[in-house]
Amino acid sequence: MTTKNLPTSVDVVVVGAGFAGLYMLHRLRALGMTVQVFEAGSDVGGTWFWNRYPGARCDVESMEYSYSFSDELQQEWAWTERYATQPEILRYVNHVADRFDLRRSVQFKTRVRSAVFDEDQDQWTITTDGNASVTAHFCIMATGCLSAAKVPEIAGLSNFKGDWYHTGLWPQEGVDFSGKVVAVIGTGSSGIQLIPEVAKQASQLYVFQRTPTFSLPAGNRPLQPQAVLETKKNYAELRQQARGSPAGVASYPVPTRSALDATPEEREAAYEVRWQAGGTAYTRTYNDVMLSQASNETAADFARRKIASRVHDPVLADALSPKDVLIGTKRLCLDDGYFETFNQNHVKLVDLREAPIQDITAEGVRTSLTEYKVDALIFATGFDAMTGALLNIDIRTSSGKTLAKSWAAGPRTYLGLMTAGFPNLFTITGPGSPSVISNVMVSIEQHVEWITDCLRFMREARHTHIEADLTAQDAWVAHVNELANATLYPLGNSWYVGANIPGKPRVFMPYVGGVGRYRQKCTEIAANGYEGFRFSAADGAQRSADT
Ligand code: N01
Repeated sequence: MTTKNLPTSVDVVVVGAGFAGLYMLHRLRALGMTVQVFEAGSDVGGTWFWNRYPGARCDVESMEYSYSFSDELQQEWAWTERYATQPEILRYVNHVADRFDLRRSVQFKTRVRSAVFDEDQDQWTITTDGNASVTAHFCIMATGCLSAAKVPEIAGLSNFKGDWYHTGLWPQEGVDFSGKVVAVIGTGSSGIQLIPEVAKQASQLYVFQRTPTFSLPAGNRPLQPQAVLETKKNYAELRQQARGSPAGVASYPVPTRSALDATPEEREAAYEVRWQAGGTAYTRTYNDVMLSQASNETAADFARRKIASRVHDPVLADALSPKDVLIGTKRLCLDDGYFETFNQNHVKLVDLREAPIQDITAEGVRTSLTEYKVDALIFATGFDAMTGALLNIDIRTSSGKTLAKSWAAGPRTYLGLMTAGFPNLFTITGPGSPSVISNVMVSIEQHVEWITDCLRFMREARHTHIEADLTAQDAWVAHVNELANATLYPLGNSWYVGANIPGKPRVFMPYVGGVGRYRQKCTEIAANGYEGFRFSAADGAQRSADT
Protein backbone atom coordinates (compact mmCIF):
# COMPACT_ATOMS: atom_id res chain seq x y z
CA MET A 1 0.00 0.00 0.00
CA THR A 2 1.32 3.48 -0.77
CA THR A 3 0.71 6.50 1.46
CA LYS A 4 -1.87 7.91 -0.91
CA ASN A 5 -4.06 4.85 -0.35
CA LEU A 6 -4.11 5.39 3.39
CA PRO A 7 -7.58 5.77 4.85
CA THR A 8 -8.11 9.02 6.77
CA SER A 9 -9.97 7.29 9.57
CA VAL A 10 -10.27 3.75 10.88
CA ASP A 11 -11.61 2.04 13.98
CA VAL A 12 -8.17 0.88 15.10
CA VAL A 13 -4.55 1.68 14.31
CA VAL A 14 -2.09 -1.07 15.21
CA VAL A 15 1.60 -0.18 15.38
CA GLY A 16 3.88 -3.08 14.42
CA ALA A 17 3.50 -6.10 12.15
CA GLY A 18 5.36 -8.70 14.19
CA PHE A 19 3.66 -11.66 15.83
CA ALA A 20 1.57 -9.38 18.07
CA GLY A 21 0.42 -6.88 15.44
CA LEU A 22 -0.47 -9.54 12.87
CA TYR A 23 -2.60 -11.57 15.25
CA MET A 24 -4.26 -8.38 16.56
CA LEU A 25 -5.15 -7.43 12.99
CA HIS A 26 -6.61 -10.88 12.36
CA ARG A 27 -8.83 -10.71 15.45
CA LEU A 28 -9.96 -7.12 14.83
CA ARG A 29 -11.00 -7.99 11.29
CA ALA A 30 -13.07 -10.85 12.67
CA LEU A 31 -14.82 -8.28 14.91
CA GLY A 32 -15.71 -6.33 11.75
CA MET A 33 -13.46 -3.40 12.60
CA THR A 34 -11.51 -1.32 10.12
CA VAL A 35 -7.79 -1.50 10.84
CA GLN A 36 -4.62 0.21 9.66
CA VAL A 37 -1.29 -1.33 10.65
CA PHE A 38 1.97 0.60 10.40
CA GLU A 39 5.29 -1.22 10.23
CA ALA A 40 8.77 0.33 10.05
CA GLY A 41 10.25 -2.73 8.30
CA SER A 42 9.71 -3.49 4.63
CA ASP A 43 7.90 -6.71 5.51
CA VAL A 44 6.24 -8.62 8.35
CA GLY A 45 8.08 -10.32 11.22
CA GLY A 46 9.07 -7.66 13.76
CA THR A 47 12.04 -8.87 15.79
CA TRP A 48 12.53 -11.78 13.36
CA PHE A 49 12.60 -9.36 10.44
CA TRP A 50 15.36 -7.23 11.97
CA ASN A 51 17.53 -9.75 13.85
CA ARG A 52 19.06 -11.52 10.84
CA TYR A 53 22.55 -11.81 12.26
CA PRO A 54 24.36 -15.12 11.60
CA GLY A 55 23.35 -17.76 14.14
CA ALA A 56 20.07 -16.06 15.18
CA ARG A 57 17.70 -18.64 16.55
CA CYS A 58 14.89 -18.78 19.10
CA ASP A 59 15.53 -20.12 22.62
CA VAL A 60 11.99 -21.45 23.09
CA GLU A 61 11.30 -24.73 21.32
CA SER A 62 9.70 -24.22 17.92
CA MET A 63 6.66 -26.45 18.56
CA GLU A 64 5.81 -24.11 21.48
CA TYR A 65 7.04 -20.83 20.00
CA SER A 66 4.25 -20.62 17.44
CA TYR A 67 0.64 -19.48 17.21
CA SER A 68 -1.98 -21.73 18.75
CA PHE A 69 -5.09 -19.87 17.57
CA SER A 70 -5.55 -21.92 14.40
CA ASP A 71 -5.47 -25.69 14.66
CA GLU A 72 -5.17 -26.00 10.86
CA LEU A 73 -2.09 -23.78 10.96
CA GLN A 74 -0.38 -25.66 13.78
CA GLN A 75 -1.18 -29.02 12.22
CA GLU A 76 0.03 -28.08 8.75
CA TRP A 77 3.18 -26.09 9.55
CA ALA A 78 6.28 -28.28 9.74
CA TRP A 79 9.07 -27.06 12.05
CA THR A 80 12.36 -28.75 11.26
CA GLU A 81 14.52 -28.18 14.37
CA ARG A 82 14.05 -28.14 18.13
CA TYR A 83 14.92 -24.41 18.11
CA ALA A 84 13.95 -22.65 14.91
CA THR A 85 16.45 -20.46 13.08
CA GLN A 86 15.59 -16.86 12.25
CA PRO A 87 15.05 -17.66 8.52
CA GLU A 88 12.63 -20.47 9.41
CA ILE A 89 10.66 -18.25 11.80
CA LEU A 90 10.55 -15.51 9.18
CA ARG A 91 9.18 -18.02 6.63
CA TYR A 92 6.53 -18.97 9.20
CA VAL A 93 5.47 -15.34 9.82
CA ASN A 94 5.25 -14.77 6.07
CA HIS A 95 3.18 -17.91 5.69
CA VAL A 96 0.79 -16.67 8.39
CA ALA A 97 0.53 -13.23 6.76
CA ASP A 98 -0.36 -14.84 3.41
CA ARG A 99 -2.61 -17.53 4.81
CA PHE A 100 -4.78 -14.99 6.65
CA ASP A 101 -4.46 -12.30 3.97
CA LEU A 102 -2.97 -9.81 6.42
CA ARG A 103 -0.56 -7.77 4.29
CA ARG A 104 -3.21 -5.61 2.62
CA SER A 105 -3.86 -3.76 5.90
CA VAL A 106 -0.20 -3.05 6.59
CA GLN A 107 1.68 0.03 5.44
CA PHE A 108 5.36 -1.03 5.42
CA LYS A 109 8.48 1.14 5.62
CA THR A 110 6.52 3.54 7.79
CA ARG A 111 7.54 4.52 11.28
CA VAL A 112 4.94 6.05 13.58
CA ARG A 113 6.28 9.30 15.01
CA SER A 114 3.40 10.46 17.21
CA ALA A 115 0.05 9.41 18.62
CA VAL A 116 -2.08 12.21 20.03
CA PHE A 117 -5.38 11.64 21.81
CA ASP A 118 -8.04 14.31 21.27
CA GLU A 119 -9.98 14.33 24.51
CA ASP A 120 -12.98 16.16 22.98
CA GLN A 121 -13.32 13.88 19.97
CA ASP A 122 -12.30 10.74 21.85
CA GLN A 123 -9.93 9.73 19.08
CA TRP A 124 -6.26 9.19 18.34
CA THR A 125 -4.36 10.86 15.52
CA ILE A 126 -1.42 8.76 14.45
CA THR A 127 1.25 10.50 12.40
CA THR A 128 4.00 8.76 10.46
CA ASP A 129 7.55 9.71 9.51
CA GLY A 130 6.16 10.56 6.05
CA ASN A 131 3.80 13.07 7.73
CA ALA A 132 0.71 11.06 6.86
CA SER A 133 -2.00 11.06 9.53
CA VAL A 134 -4.80 8.65 10.32
CA THR A 135 -7.42 9.06 13.02
CA ALA A 136 -8.60 6.05 14.96
CA HIS A 137 -10.87 5.32 17.83
CA PHE A 138 -8.38 2.94 19.37
CA CYS A 139 -4.62 2.69 19.09
CA ILE A 140 -2.87 -0.59 19.86
CA MET A 141 0.89 -0.66 20.33
CA ALA A 142 2.33 -3.96 19.12
CA THR A 143 5.80 -2.47 19.08
CA GLY A 144 7.66 -5.36 20.73
CA CYS A 145 9.79 -5.50 23.87
CA LEU A 146 13.18 -5.84 22.18
CA SER A 147 12.85 -3.65 19.11
CA ALA A 148 14.66 -0.40 19.94
CA ALA A 149 18.25 -1.39 19.10
CA LYS A 150 20.87 0.31 21.26
CA VAL A 151 24.20 1.36 19.79
CA PRO A 152 26.24 2.52 22.78
CA GLU A 153 27.43 6.10 22.86
CA ILE A 154 31.13 5.41 22.38
CA ALA A 155 33.12 8.41 21.21
CA GLY A 156 34.43 8.36 17.67
CA LEU A 157 32.06 5.92 15.91
CA SER A 158 31.51 8.41 13.09
CA ASN A 159 35.27 8.35 12.39
CA PHE A 160 35.35 4.58 11.79
CA LYS A 161 36.31 3.85 8.17
CA GLY A 162 35.15 0.23 8.10
CA ASP A 163 31.59 -1.13 8.12
CA TRP A 164 29.67 -1.44 11.34
CA TYR A 165 26.48 -3.33 12.20
CA HIS A 166 24.03 -3.85 15.06
CA THR A 167 22.68 -7.39 15.49
CA GLY A 168 19.14 -6.02 15.82
CA LEU A 169 19.34 -4.05 12.55
CA TRP A 170 21.10 -6.60 10.38
CA PRO A 171 21.26 -5.97 6.60
CA GLN A 172 18.73 -8.04 4.66
CA GLU A 173 21.30 -9.09 2.10
CA GLY A 174 23.60 -10.55 4.80
CA VAL A 175 27.28 -9.78 5.35
CA ASP A 176 30.33 -11.77 4.30
CA PHE A 177 33.15 -11.50 6.84
CA SER A 178 35.46 -13.91 4.98
CA GLY A 179 39.08 -13.02 5.53
CA LYS A 180 38.20 -9.92 7.57
CA VAL A 181 39.39 -8.73 10.95
CA VAL A 182 36.22 -8.28 12.96
CA ALA A 183 35.36 -6.88 16.41
CA VAL A 184 32.22 -7.89 18.30
CA ILE A 185 31.15 -5.74 21.25
CA GLY A 186 28.71 -7.50 23.56
CA THR A 187 28.31 -11.04 24.86
CA GLY A 188 24.56 -11.36 25.59
CA SER A 189 22.21 -13.75 23.75
CA SER A 190 22.87 -12.12 20.37
CA GLY A 191 26.66 -12.01 20.73
CA ILE A 192 26.80 -15.57 21.98
CA GLN A 193 24.89 -16.85 18.94
CA LEU A 194 26.75 -14.69 16.46
CA ILE A 195 30.36 -15.12 17.64
CA PRO A 196 30.81 -18.84 16.66
CA GLU A 197 29.35 -18.09 13.20
CA VAL A 198 31.50 -15.01 12.53
CA ALA A 199 34.56 -16.93 13.77
CA LYS A 200 33.99 -19.41 10.90
CA GLN A 201 34.57 -16.60 8.36
CA ALA A 202 36.78 -13.96 9.96
CA SER A 203 40.57 -14.18 9.72
CA GLN A 204 40.79 -12.61 13.18
CA LEU A 205 37.99 -12.03 15.68
CA TYR A 206 38.19 -9.79 18.74
CA VAL A 207 35.39 -10.26 21.28
CA PHE A 208 34.99 -7.27 23.59
CA GLN A 209 33.44 -8.55 26.81
CA ARG A 210 32.30 -6.20 29.59
CA THR A 211 30.51 -8.83 31.70
CA PRO A 212 30.99 -12.59 31.30
CA THR A 213 27.79 -14.45 30.60
CA PHE A 214 26.21 -17.65 31.80
CA SER A 215 25.36 -19.67 28.74
CA LEU A 216 24.01 -23.19 28.51
CA PRO A 217 24.20 -25.60 25.60
CA ALA A 218 21.02 -25.28 23.55
CA GLY A 219 20.98 -28.97 22.64
CA ASN A 220 19.51 -28.15 19.28
CA ARG A 221 18.68 -31.08 16.97
CA PRO A 222 16.48 -31.91 14.01
CA LEU A 223 12.92 -32.73 15.07
CA GLN A 224 12.07 -36.42 14.74
CA PRO A 225 8.90 -37.08 12.68
CA GLN A 226 7.44 -39.35 15.38
CA ALA A 227 7.89 -36.71 18.12
CA VAL A 228 6.30 -34.07 15.88
CA LEU A 229 3.30 -36.34 15.23
CA GLU A 230 2.93 -36.96 18.95
CA THR A 231 3.03 -33.23 19.75
CA LYS A 232 0.52 -32.46 17.03
CA LYS A 233 -1.81 -35.16 18.29
CA ASN A 234 -1.73 -33.62 21.76
CA TYR A 235 -1.47 -29.98 20.72
CA ALA A 236 -4.77 -28.86 22.27
CA GLU A 237 -3.79 -30.24 25.65
CA LEU A 238 -0.19 -28.99 25.47
CA ARG A 239 -1.26 -25.47 24.54
CA GLN A 240 -3.71 -25.44 27.42
CA GLN A 241 -0.95 -26.57 29.75
CA ALA A 242 1.35 -23.80 28.48
CA ARG A 243 -1.35 -21.15 29.03
CA GLY A 244 -1.68 -22.17 32.67
CA SER A 245 2.03 -22.68 33.36
CA PRO A 246 4.48 -20.24 34.98
CA ALA A 247 6.60 -19.59 31.88
CA GLY A 248 4.12 -20.35 29.10
CA VAL A 249 6.05 -23.51 28.19
CA ALA A 250 4.32 -26.86 28.57
CA SER A 251 7.54 -28.85 28.43
CA TYR A 252 9.20 -27.04 31.38
CA PRO A 253 9.42 -29.03 34.59
CA VAL A 254 7.63 -27.69 37.67
CA PRO A 255 10.15 -28.33 40.46
CA THR A 256 8.86 -29.01 43.94
CA ARG A 257 12.09 -29.17 45.93
CA SER A 258 14.67 -26.68 47.24
CA ALA A 259 18.23 -27.03 45.99
CA LEU A 260 19.31 -26.87 49.62
CA ASP A 261 17.26 -29.95 50.52
CA ALA A 262 19.26 -32.06 48.07
CA THR A 263 22.68 -33.57 48.85
CA PRO A 264 25.64 -32.30 46.80
CA GLU A 265 25.62 -35.57 44.85
CA GLU A 266 21.91 -35.31 44.11
CA ARG A 267 22.32 -31.71 42.98
CA GLU A 268 25.24 -32.61 40.75
CA ALA A 269 23.20 -35.36 39.10
CA ALA A 270 20.09 -33.19 38.73
CA TYR A 271 21.98 -30.24 37.18
CA GLU A 272 23.78 -32.65 34.84
CA VAL A 273 20.46 -34.05 33.61
CA ARG A 274 19.15 -30.52 32.88
CA TRP A 275 22.47 -29.51 31.32
CA GLN A 276 22.42 -32.48 28.99
CA ALA A 277 18.77 -31.85 28.11
CA GLY A 278 19.71 -28.31 26.97
CA GLY A 279 17.58 -25.21 27.12
CA THR A 280 16.73 -22.56 29.68
CA ALA A 281 14.82 -24.93 32.01
CA TYR A 282 18.14 -25.34 33.87
CA THR A 283 17.13 -22.77 36.52
CA ARG A 284 13.96 -24.83 37.08
CA THR A 285 15.93 -27.80 38.38
CA TYR A 286 14.91 -26.67 41.88
CA ASN A 287 12.08 -24.43 42.99
CA ASP A 288 14.20 -21.77 44.69
CA VAL A 289 17.06 -21.12 42.28
CA MET A 290 15.55 -17.70 41.54
CA LEU A 291 14.48 -17.12 45.15
CA SER A 292 17.44 -17.99 47.36
CA GLN A 293 21.00 -16.77 46.85
CA ALA A 294 22.38 -19.95 48.42
CA SER A 295 20.38 -22.14 46.02
CA ASN A 296 21.26 -19.92 43.09
CA GLU A 297 24.95 -20.32 43.91
CA THR A 298 24.69 -24.11 43.57
CA ALA A 299 23.37 -23.71 40.01
CA ALA A 300 25.91 -20.97 39.22
CA ASP A 301 28.81 -23.03 40.55
CA PHE A 302 27.85 -26.01 38.37
CA ALA A 303 27.57 -23.76 35.30
CA ARG A 304 30.97 -22.17 36.01
CA ARG A 305 32.62 -25.59 36.21
CA LYS A 306 31.05 -26.44 32.85
CA ILE A 307 32.55 -23.29 31.32
CA ALA A 308 35.96 -24.26 32.72
CA SER A 309 35.64 -27.68 31.07
CA ARG A 310 34.86 -26.15 27.67
CA VAL A 311 37.81 -23.75 27.44
CA HIS A 312 41.36 -25.17 27.19
CA ASP A 313 43.27 -22.24 28.72
CA PRO A 314 42.38 -21.92 32.42
CA VAL A 315 43.18 -18.18 32.50
CA LEU A 316 40.86 -17.59 29.55
CA ALA A 317 38.20 -19.85 31.10
CA ASP A 318 38.37 -17.76 34.24
CA ALA A 319 37.97 -14.53 32.28
CA LEU A 320 34.90 -15.98 30.52
CA SER A 321 33.34 -17.15 33.76
CA PRO A 322 30.75 -14.93 35.49
CA LYS A 323 31.59 -14.14 39.09
CA ASP A 324 29.54 -12.22 41.63
CA VAL A 325 26.58 -12.67 39.28
CA LEU A 326 23.44 -14.60 40.13
CA ILE A 327 22.60 -17.07 37.38
CA GLY A 328 19.32 -16.30 35.61
CA THR A 329 18.94 -12.71 36.83
CA LYS A 330 20.14 -11.72 33.40
CA ARG A 331 18.32 -13.55 30.68
CA LEU A 332 19.99 -16.96 30.32
CA CYS A 333 21.73 -17.52 27.02
CA LEU A 334 21.76 -20.70 24.98
CA ASP A 335 24.70 -21.41 22.73
CA ASP A 336 26.03 -23.77 20.16
CA GLY A 337 29.78 -23.92 20.75
CA TYR A 338 30.23 -20.38 22.15
CA PHE A 339 32.90 -21.13 24.75
CA GLU A 340 34.73 -23.59 22.47
CA THR A 341 35.10 -20.79 19.90
CA PHE A 342 37.71 -19.22 22.17
CA ASN A 343 39.91 -22.33 21.79
CA GLN A 344 40.66 -21.20 18.23
CA ASN A 345 43.86 -19.24 17.70
CA HIS A 346 42.28 -16.48 15.64
CA VAL A 347 39.66 -15.64 18.32
CA LYS A 348 40.78 -13.30 21.08
CA LEU A 349 38.89 -12.18 24.16
CA VAL A 350 39.32 -8.53 25.10
CA ASP A 351 38.38 -8.22 28.74
CA LEU A 352 36.97 -4.73 29.20
CA ARG A 353 37.13 -5.04 32.98
CA GLU A 354 40.90 -4.88 32.64
CA ALA A 355 40.93 -2.11 30.06
CA PRO A 356 37.66 -0.36 29.10
CA ILE A 357 36.91 0.95 25.63
CA GLN A 358 38.08 4.55 25.27
CA ASP A 359 36.91 5.36 21.81
CA ILE A 360 36.44 4.16 18.26
CA THR A 361 39.14 5.30 15.91
CA ALA A 362 39.19 5.46 12.12
CA GLU A 363 40.72 2.00 12.11
CA GLY A 364 39.21 0.19 15.05
CA VAL A 365 38.54 0.08 18.77
CA ARG A 366 40.85 1.67 21.33
CA THR A 367 40.88 0.50 24.92
CA SER A 368 42.85 2.10 27.74
CA LEU A 369 45.68 -0.33 26.85
CA THR A 370 45.84 -0.60 23.09
CA GLU A 371 44.14 -0.12 19.74
CA TYR A 372 42.57 -3.08 17.89
CA LYS A 373 42.57 -2.42 14.14
CA VAL A 374 39.59 -4.05 12.45
CA ASP A 375 37.80 -4.10 9.10
CA ALA A 376 34.31 -4.45 10.58
CA LEU A 377 32.65 -3.76 13.89
CA ILE A 378 29.56 -5.55 15.21
CA PHE A 379 27.50 -4.17 18.08
CA ALA A 380 25.73 -7.00 19.89
CA THR A 381 24.80 -4.47 22.54
CA GLY A 382 21.09 -5.13 22.92
CA PHE A 383 18.03 -2.96 23.18
CA ASP A 384 16.31 -0.21 25.11
CA ALA A 385 13.99 -2.98 26.23
CA MET A 386 10.26 -2.86 26.94
CA THR A 387 9.86 0.93 27.03
CA GLY A 388 12.23 2.11 24.26
CA ALA A 389 9.97 1.48 21.27
CA LEU A 390 6.97 3.06 23.02
CA LEU A 391 8.83 6.14 24.22
CA ASN A 392 10.37 6.64 20.79
CA ILE A 393 6.83 7.55 19.72
CA ASP A 394 5.57 10.91 20.97
CA ILE A 395 2.47 9.66 22.79
CA ARG A 396 0.41 12.47 24.29
CA THR A 397 -3.11 13.78 24.94
CA SER A 398 -4.64 17.08 23.84
CA SER A 399 -4.47 18.35 27.42
CA GLY A 400 -0.70 17.90 27.40
CA LYS A 401 -0.14 14.61 29.25
CA THR A 402 2.77 12.68 27.74
CA LEU A 403 3.68 9.04 28.20
CA ALA A 404 7.30 10.12 28.62
CA LYS A 405 6.39 12.21 31.69
CA SER A 406 4.02 9.59 33.09
CA TRP A 407 6.81 7.02 32.87
CA ALA A 408 9.67 9.33 33.90
CA ALA A 409 10.36 7.25 37.03
CA GLY A 410 9.78 3.95 35.19
CA PRO A 411 6.79 2.47 33.36
CA ARG A 412 3.44 2.41 35.18
CA THR A 413 0.61 0.37 33.71
CA TYR A 414 -2.51 -1.49 34.69
CA LEU A 415 -1.89 -5.15 33.79
CA GLY A 416 0.66 -4.05 31.20
CA LEU A 417 -2.36 -3.38 28.99
CA MET A 418 -3.16 0.30 29.56
CA THR A 419 -1.70 3.38 31.25
CA ALA A 420 -3.91 5.70 33.29
CA GLY A 421 -4.48 9.01 31.53
CA PHE A 422 -4.18 7.52 28.03
CA PRO A 423 -7.66 6.32 27.05
CA ASN A 424 -8.29 3.83 24.25
CA LEU A 425 -4.56 3.01 24.03
CA PHE A 426 -3.56 -0.61 24.55
CA THR A 427 -0.08 -2.11 24.77
CA ILE A 428 0.51 -5.75 23.82
CA THR A 429 3.03 -7.37 26.21
CA GLY A 430 3.55 -4.02 27.90
CA PRO A 431 5.66 -3.55 31.05
CA GLY A 432 3.85 -5.00 34.05
CA SER A 433 2.83 -8.14 32.13
CA PRO A 434 4.76 -11.45 31.82
CA SER A 435 6.00 -10.61 28.28
CA VAL A 436 9.77 -11.21 28.15
CA ILE A 437 9.85 -13.49 31.17
CA SER A 438 7.55 -15.93 29.42
CA ASN A 439 7.13 -17.71 26.11
CA VAL A 440 6.14 -14.44 24.47
CA MET A 441 3.91 -16.18 21.90
CA VAL A 442 1.63 -17.35 24.70
CA SER A 443 1.62 -13.88 26.25
CA ILE A 444 0.91 -12.21 22.91
CA GLU A 445 -2.07 -14.47 22.20
CA GLN A 446 -3.48 -13.86 25.67
CA HIS A 447 -3.20 -10.06 25.36
CA VAL A 448 -4.64 -9.98 21.85
CA GLU A 449 -7.59 -12.14 22.90
CA TRP A 450 -8.21 -10.08 26.05
CA ILE A 451 -8.19 -6.81 24.06
CA THR A 452 -10.51 -8.33 21.43
CA ASP A 453 -12.97 -9.44 24.11
CA CYS A 454 -12.79 -6.01 25.74
CA LEU A 455 -13.54 -4.21 22.46
CA ARG A 456 -16.46 -6.56 21.79
CA PHE A 457 -17.77 -5.91 25.27
CA MET A 458 -17.48 -2.14 24.73
CA ARG A 459 -19.37 -2.32 21.46
CA GLU A 460 -22.17 -4.34 23.00
CA ALA A 461 -22.37 -2.00 26.02
CA ARG A 462 -22.11 1.09 23.76
CA HIS A 463 -18.97 2.30 25.52
CA THR A 464 -16.65 4.32 23.32
CA HIS A 465 -14.03 5.22 25.89
CA ILE A 466 -11.94 3.01 28.18
CA GLU A 467 -9.36 4.18 30.63
CA ALA A 468 -7.32 2.52 33.37
CA ASP A 469 -8.13 3.81 36.81
CA LEU A 470 -5.15 5.41 38.58
CA THR A 471 -5.85 3.65 41.88
CA ALA A 472 -6.07 0.26 40.16
CA GLN A 473 -2.85 1.02 38.30
CA ASP A 474 -1.01 2.01 41.49
CA ALA A 475 -2.16 -1.22 43.14
CA TRP A 476 -1.02 -3.26 40.12
CA VAL A 477 2.41 -1.59 40.01
CA ALA A 478 2.81 -2.29 43.76
CA HIS A 479 1.82 -5.94 43.18
CA VAL A 480 4.31 -6.32 40.28
CA ASN A 481 7.09 -4.85 42.43
CA GLU A 482 6.21 -6.95 45.44
CA LEU A 483 6.37 -10.17 43.41
CA ALA A 484 9.65 -9.16 41.77
CA ASN A 485 11.23 -8.16 45.08
CA ALA A 486 10.48 -11.58 46.51
CA THR A 487 12.80 -13.04 43.83
CA LEU A 488 16.46 -12.54 42.93
CA TYR A 489 15.64 -11.01 39.55
CA PRO A 490 15.91 -7.32 40.52
CA LEU A 491 19.46 -7.93 41.81
CA GLY A 492 20.86 -8.53 38.31
CA ASN A 493 22.20 -5.64 36.22
CA SER A 494 20.02 -6.66 33.33
CA TRP A 495 17.89 -5.02 30.71
CA TYR A 496 14.90 -6.30 32.76
CA VAL A 497 15.72 -3.39 35.11
CA GLY A 498 17.00 -1.05 32.39
CA ALA A 499 20.59 -1.34 33.68
CA ASN A 500 21.99 -1.41 30.13
CA ILE A 501 20.71 2.07 29.29
CA PRO A 502 22.56 4.91 31.03
CA GLY A 503 20.06 7.08 32.96
CA LYS A 504 17.12 4.69 32.61
CA PRO A 505 15.18 4.39 35.91
CA ARG A 506 15.97 1.11 37.62
CA VAL A 507 12.61 -0.66 37.73
CA PHE A 508 12.04 -4.38 37.27
CA MET A 509 9.60 -4.25 34.34
CA PRO A 510 8.08 -7.69 33.67
CA TYR A 511 5.48 -9.45 35.84
CA VAL A 512 7.15 -12.48 37.46
CA GLY A 513 4.01 -14.10 38.89
CA GLY A 514 3.73 -16.48 35.93
CA VAL A 515 1.55 -16.48 32.83
CA GLY A 516 -1.06 -18.83 34.33
CA ARG A 517 -1.63 -16.64 37.39
CA TYR A 518 -1.57 -13.49 35.28
CA ARG A 519 -4.10 -14.89 32.82
CA GLN A 520 -6.40 -15.85 35.67
CA LYS A 521 -6.19 -12.30 37.06
CA CYS A 522 -6.99 -10.75 33.67
CA THR A 523 -9.92 -13.15 33.18
CA GLU A 524 -11.32 -12.37 36.64
CA ILE A 525 -11.02 -8.64 36.06
CA ALA A 526 -12.98 -8.95 32.80
CA ALA A 527 -15.56 -11.24 34.41
CA ASN A 528 -16.03 -8.68 37.21
CA GLY A 529 -17.06 -6.02 34.71
CA TYR A 530 -13.52 -4.92 33.86
CA GLU A 531 -12.61 -3.94 37.40
CA GLY A 532 -10.16 -1.08 37.49
CA PHE A 533 -11.19 0.31 34.11
CA ARG A 534 -13.56 3.26 33.56
CA PHE A 535 -15.82 3.48 30.57
CA SER A 536 -17.92 6.21 28.99
CA ALA A 537 -20.06 6.64 25.90
CA ALA A 538 -19.90 8.98 22.91
CA ASP A 539 -22.61 11.16 24.45
CA GLY A 540 -20.28 11.71 27.40
CA ALA A 541 -22.37 9.58 29.76
CA GLN A 542 -20.19 7.82 32.32
CA ARG A 543 -21.09 4.17 32.41
CA SER A 544 -19.83 1.56 34.74
CA ALA A 545 -19.13 -1.73 33.06
CA ASP A 546 -22.47 -3.34 33.94
CA THR A 547 -24.82 -0.67 32.56
O1 N01 B 1 21.50 -7.87 24.34
P1 N01 B 1 21.95 -7.96 25.88
P2 N01 B 1 21.23 -9.05 23.31
N1 N01 B 1 30.46 -1.56 25.99
O2 N01 B 1 21.49 -6.66 26.47
C1 N01 B 1 27.21 -5.45 26.19
C2 N01 B 1 16.61 -11.58 23.32
N2 N01 B 1 17.31 -12.43 22.37
O3 N01 B 1 20.88 -8.46 22.00
O4 N01 B 1 26.39 -7.17 30.35
C3 N01 B 1 30.69 -2.87 26.06
O5 N01 B 1 21.52 -9.21 26.49
C4 N01 B 1 26.56 -5.93 27.45
O6 N01 B 1 27.47 -5.92 28.52
P3 N01 B 1 26.94 -5.81 30.05
C5 N01 B 1 16.85 -12.13 24.72
O7 N01 B 1 15.73 -11.90 25.50
C6 N01 B 1 16.89 -13.71 22.29
O8 N01 B 1 22.33 -10.04 23.35
O9 N01 B 1 25.87 -4.74 30.04
N3 N01 B 1 29.72 -3.79 26.11
C7 N01 B 1 26.12 -7.31 27.02
O10 N01 B 1 27.18 -8.21 27.04
C8 N01 B 1 18.03 -11.30 25.13
O11 N01 B 1 18.25 -11.24 26.52
C9 N01 B 1 17.57 -14.57 21.50
O12 N01 B 1 28.13 -5.45 30.82
C10 N01 B 1 28.47 -3.35 26.08
C11 N01 B 1 25.71 -7.08 25.56
O13 N01 B 1 26.38 -5.91 25.14
C12 N01 B 1 17.68 -9.97 24.53
O14 N01 B 1 17.14 -10.28 23.27
C13 N01 B 1 18.66 -14.16 20.77
C14 N01 B 1 28.15 -1.99 26.00
C15 N01 B 1 24.22 -6.85 25.40
O15 N01 B 1 23.52 -7.99 25.78
C16 N01 B 1 18.84 -9.04 24.34
O16 N01 B 1 19.97 -9.79 23.91
C17 N01 B 1 19.07 -12.84 20.86
C18 N01 B 1 29.22 -1.07 25.95
N4 N01 B 1 29.01 0.24 25.90
C19 N01 B 1 18.38 -11.99 21.67
N5 N01 B 1 26.81 -1.86 25.97
C20 N01 B 1 17.10 -15.96 21.47
O17 N01 B 1 15.91 -16.25 21.42
C21 N01 B 1 26.31 -3.11 26.05
N6 N01 B 1 27.32 -4.00 26.13
C22 N01 B 1 18.11 -16.99 21.60
